[in-house]
Amino acid sequence: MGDTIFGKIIKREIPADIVYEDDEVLAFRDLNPQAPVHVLFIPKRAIATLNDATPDDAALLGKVLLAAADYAKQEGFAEDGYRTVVNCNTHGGQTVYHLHVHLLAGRRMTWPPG
Ligand code: IU
Repeated sequence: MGDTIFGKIIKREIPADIVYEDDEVLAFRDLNPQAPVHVLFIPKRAIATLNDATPDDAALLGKVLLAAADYAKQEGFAEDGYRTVVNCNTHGGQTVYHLHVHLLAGRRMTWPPG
């Protein structure tokens, strides 16, 4: 599960506002939301960064992404739209080294990102 803060959330060692869970994926609200909806989707099996993903992780990464899309549909903002983001390493703005997909919704996003 890794030894990041997200690993501790998976193990329920620290609290989080969990909105979705299955055997392989966990999703919880970001503590510092950047949009009205800001949820992080993570694989329970830790992968540090997207650079560390291998072909063996393809199905798991697909499940993480599909869980985000299913959540958007279930919560009713899929049609208006949303943004998914995976930050990688320093220039990508990654701060927690347990790969995660940000799901941002509830407002119109701008492009390019900062
Ligand atoms: P990043 O892509 O690694 O920068 O995203 C990490 C996110 O994790 C960031 O949006 C933080 O607000 C969020 N987060 C959190 O929700 N709970 C925590 O305990 C910590 C970070 I540390």
